Amino acid sequence: MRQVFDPIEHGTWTSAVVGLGYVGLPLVVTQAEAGIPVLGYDVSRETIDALAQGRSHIDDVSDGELAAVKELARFSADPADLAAADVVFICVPTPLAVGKQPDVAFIERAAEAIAGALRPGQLVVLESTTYPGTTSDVVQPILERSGLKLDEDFLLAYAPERVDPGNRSFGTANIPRVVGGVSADSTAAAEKAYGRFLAKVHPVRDARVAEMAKLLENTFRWVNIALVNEMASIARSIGVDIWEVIDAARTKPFGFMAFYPGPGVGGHCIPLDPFYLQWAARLTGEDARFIELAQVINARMPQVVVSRLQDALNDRALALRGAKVLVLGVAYKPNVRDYRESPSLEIIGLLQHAGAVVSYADPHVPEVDDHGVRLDAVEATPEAVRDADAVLILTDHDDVDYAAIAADAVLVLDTRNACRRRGVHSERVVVL
Ligand code: SAJ
Repeated sequence: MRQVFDPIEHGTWTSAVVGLGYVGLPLVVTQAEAGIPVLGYDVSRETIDALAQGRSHIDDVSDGELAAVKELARFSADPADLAAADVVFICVPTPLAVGKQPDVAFIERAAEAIAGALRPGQLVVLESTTYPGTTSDVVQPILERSGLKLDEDFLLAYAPERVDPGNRSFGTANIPRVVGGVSADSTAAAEKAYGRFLAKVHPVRDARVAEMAKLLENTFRWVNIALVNEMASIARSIGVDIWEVIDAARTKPFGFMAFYPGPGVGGHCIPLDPFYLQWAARLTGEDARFIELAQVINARMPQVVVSRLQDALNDRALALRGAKVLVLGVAYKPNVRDYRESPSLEIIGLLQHAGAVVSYADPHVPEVDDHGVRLDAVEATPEAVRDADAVLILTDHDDVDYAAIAADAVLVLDTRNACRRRGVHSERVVVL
């Protein structure tokens, strides 16, 4: 590595993080906690002002954690400030555009902001999930427009984020990190940089290997969730309880990993990331058939839930039309307040379209406005539960009294097996 990169070589580098969402802000805090001076950069003036006043907009970062690092973490919306950092981390969204096409516009904007301030001695690392080739084919050319040269003036690598929102056991500091550079010096520099504040770093041959590793991780989940959703339909058709089957299979201490059926796949990772891989595969004429099949199965789950509810009401001589349905849980997974891509919204829309009178309770989500559904949360009081023709458990937050729900409800369709998993057994509770 050339002398201009000595701060990275000697572990005295300063940091800048571009994009302060659920990935970027925890990264700022983790680096500052490791004693690294870090600039948090975001295009949102509002975000920067709130953070500068010590207010966090991210569940996994408390105001207290922000306050504890205020000596080392500062915030700016001025891209010129990026020039001061020796290492710049890009943590911006990578949504899907229409037709499930990758949308790398946020990455391009971030790279342009960095290129405008690029100076000799900087290492740039992309963390956002994207298709193999983005770092070398999209980011590198933008940085080189500055006139600076790879390896001589700047280094560039990819290190996929592995944040698991709401996970109390694994946070940025103790999750192993894969790193791959667009050059050997870039890989070496990224390995050194992450090694300064992370427990375990796994260098790979190049950025494409690292980009692909991340997509494999999340496609693995996408496909296995679809597998277990399909298994649930097969189990139901042959009169077997899928939840007992999974608990039995889990006793195998190797070669099996439990996934659970549900009402669909939400969040901003799992339903999106596999389509980056599918898009890249198609460019070379390859098929990604598992991804497509998993999409068919997972996308069908909201309709499966609605027809299961219709059957359960029918068994009680009740029609879906006019039925009062209390949905429990609209967040995309337990104990988070994020409802992006949550199947709950689609299910509520389908139920409303079928003429059901739908309300929802979720201690983490006070109101929803998405997928054409606009609702304020209600309290799951004993009266509200008793008044419902059916309670539909879609997300099983921990801070809900499932025993009370099962005791007061006329009917519960429990798509997460939330009741029985907590020792609550009642003939009024049916599972998906
Ligand atoms: N889901 C099921 N059945 C399962 C597991 C998940 O229906 O067995 C559903 C969830 O309800 C949710 C969706 O799939 O709607 C996604 O769930 P998730 O557990 O994968 O949670 P995410 O979306 O927060 O995924 C993140 C990912 N982290 C990153 O992309 C950096 C993923 O790689 C993690 O493995 C995952 O957290 C995790 O392990 O919790």
